[in-house]
Amino acid sequence: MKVLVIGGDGYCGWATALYLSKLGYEVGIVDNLIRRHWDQELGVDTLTPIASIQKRIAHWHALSGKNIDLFIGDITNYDFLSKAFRKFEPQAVVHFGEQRSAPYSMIDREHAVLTQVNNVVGTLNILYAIKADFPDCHLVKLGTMGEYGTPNIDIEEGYITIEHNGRKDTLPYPKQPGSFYHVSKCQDSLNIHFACRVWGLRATDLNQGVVYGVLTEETGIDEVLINRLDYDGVFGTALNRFCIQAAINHPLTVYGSGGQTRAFLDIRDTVRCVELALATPAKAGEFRVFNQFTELFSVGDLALMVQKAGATIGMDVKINNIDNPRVEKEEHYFNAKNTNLLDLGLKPHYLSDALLDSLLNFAVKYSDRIDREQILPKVSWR
Ligand code: NAD
Ligand code: USQ
Repeated sequence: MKVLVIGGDGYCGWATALYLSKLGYEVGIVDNLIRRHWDQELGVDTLTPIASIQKRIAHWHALSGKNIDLFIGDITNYDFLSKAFRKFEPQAVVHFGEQRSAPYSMIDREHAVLTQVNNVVGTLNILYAIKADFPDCHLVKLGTMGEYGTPNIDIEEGYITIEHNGRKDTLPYPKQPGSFYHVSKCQDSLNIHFACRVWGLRATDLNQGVVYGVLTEETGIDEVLINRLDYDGVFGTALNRFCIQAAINHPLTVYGSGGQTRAFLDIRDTVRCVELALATPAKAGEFRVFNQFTELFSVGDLALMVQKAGATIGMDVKINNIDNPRVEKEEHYFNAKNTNLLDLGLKPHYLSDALLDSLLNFAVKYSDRIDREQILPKVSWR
């Protein structure tokens, strides 16, 4: 199967492109490398020294014998996107290519607008490119668990059956996004659902939780293939940040009381979930939603787990509950379903002491690249 991985130079996209290539998929990567530019704009850098996309792909070819096509360009430019589609002729598209940081989207008006234009226009262009030339192509889109917010009822997978005034219907699950970034994901979901209903496209929205970890079988083969790992206050995510903070003896930055509960998964499960979605495509006209996570944790509990794992390798990890820069519930009910991907065969890599040990040791290995000034959050929601 020919799969176009949009955002294939990023954290989830690079790992997925190599994983699919190894499995025998014909892979093309589309990316405008804007993420590398955003890092420069903020003066931040990945923990790991990542090679250029050209070098990464050439090295993968040298080691595996597999070719990956590369299309460098911006998917908000329809002319570029449509030419890339016609050249590659995808049977499936995996779309990771968005501005994905909630804090980045909350910096100011410009960053909110950039995020929403980039994400919503990019996704709309993909829908039009599929409709125009490849109407059977299966769109696998990375959504987010954060579309649902933290409702005081169980979170279903995309849809909920409601009885109201004696009538019953199954409707899209209510959305309560927590940042302008998360709002862009809700708009994407609406646009994709509409395109499936009206044009008969086929799509799977993978509402992914927070991803942790760095090594996959393929990106771990050689340092030239190494994946990015963000730790700064804008692009770094909770568990990855905690491990990297522990590695340099920085107190773990739990925001507020730490009772915020989120859905999490290992990056090795990200790549497998995408494979599972590709292997059993949505039907024509179907907008399928899978909640892509394996476990639920509060951030306070994650910090305690990192502290405990650190102690076993001689680290004295401190936890600091700092003022929460975000506006979010710090104590709440959170119970989300995730059976769709398990039913398709996902065998989760659950968070373990071994994984935390290896992440901590990995962070220590690259700790001389860490800029302590970039750890505390600088973006406020207020
Ligand atoms: P990332 O920033 O590492 O990668 C995104 C890639 O997309 C970058 O290489 C960037 O250059 C590219 N890109 C962005 N806008 C583009 C455009 N207009 N044209 C072409 N390329 C563009 O992000 P990630 O962590 O790999 O996340 C990938 C996707 O997964 C995002 O859609 C995100 O919302 C979703 N997601 C990520 C996480 C997580 O914890 N990392 C969790 C849930 C969902
Ligand atoms: N948090 C801390 N301390 C930190 C960092 C974060 O307590 O140092 C808290 C936040 O306040 C929040 C939770 O941890 O309550 C998650 O924050 P995060 O930065 O790890 O993740 P988030 O902003 O939600 O965004 C990340 C990805 C995004 C993806 C989302 C999945 O950047 O692309 O959509 O995870 S989800 O959280 O399910 O929406």
